[in-house]
Amino acid sequence: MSVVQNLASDFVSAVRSASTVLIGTHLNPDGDALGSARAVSHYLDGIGVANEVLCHHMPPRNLRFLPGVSRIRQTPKEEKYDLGIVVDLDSLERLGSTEPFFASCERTIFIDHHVPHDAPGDIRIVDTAAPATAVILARLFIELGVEITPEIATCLIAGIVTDTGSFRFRNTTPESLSLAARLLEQGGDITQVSEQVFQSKPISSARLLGFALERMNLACDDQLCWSVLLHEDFEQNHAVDEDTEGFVNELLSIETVQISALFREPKRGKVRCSIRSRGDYDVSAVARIFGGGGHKNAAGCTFDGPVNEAVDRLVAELKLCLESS
Ligand SMILES: [Mn+2]
Repeated sequence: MSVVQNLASDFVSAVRSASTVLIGTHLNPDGDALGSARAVSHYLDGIGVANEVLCHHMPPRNLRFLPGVSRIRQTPKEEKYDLGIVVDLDSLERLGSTEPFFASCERTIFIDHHVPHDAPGDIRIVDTAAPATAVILARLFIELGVEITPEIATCLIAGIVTDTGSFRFRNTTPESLSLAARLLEQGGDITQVSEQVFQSKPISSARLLGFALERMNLACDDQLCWSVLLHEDFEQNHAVDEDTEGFVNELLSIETVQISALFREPKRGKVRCSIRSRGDYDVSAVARIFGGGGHKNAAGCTFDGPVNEAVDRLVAELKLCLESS
């Protein structure tokens, strides 16, 4: 599907009439968030528009290879920007501490593939069927005839590879594969992306995975699987939440498992949960019950209070989701 013509021209005219652009993305940024944000920044550099990328959190270790990543800041240099471009984001809250800087932009463009919460932004280029925000950007750049440099190509591949799990997840489309092929032709480095994103785990991460597998729980004829990482686990292993990236997919990789969930408490009293599913099981609907969100097969939410309580509440809903589908 191509970007709707008038959206592409709205995008260009908004960008062309701005002299300063602030680019933003979500808390706990992943490869699609930072890859997309950096790709927009490289594009703006190329057409001579001053820009900056802001993110509430610093880039995680495994994304520090992204071209231009050192330019990502947590607070802006300028007081005010003409245009805000926000990528891979469904709700203003997920901008975290950077939200007020975007609120003060004259206009904002949102480019995203999540199911919208509050539909923010003056121009919205949103396709919930796209596997990654980077796919929407690749379409947009091709439609606009943007020169895709090797830096832009690597950033966009990082987004596509991350959100499709290296083209293994159900959201992988023929289009995402052909766009990736095109990005490789433009000099995108998929080997570097794969090695850095998936094969550069710290030892603390491997240790935590051990705990997660050891404490695995199964229910509903082994179709539901969940595990818990306690605050002590993080402390004792000098681990951080980003070290648990991908664990929930490990749980889902078990033959019988249709829905998996990973609860973790990197900060005491705050329980974060990632949920994954196969097929038609819609775990984003379950996450929304608890104020979270995401996609049909990949969602998340957070709980205040003790871990056990969070497990009881969410697992009960996941059982209903399995039984009612
Ligand atoms: Mn994404």
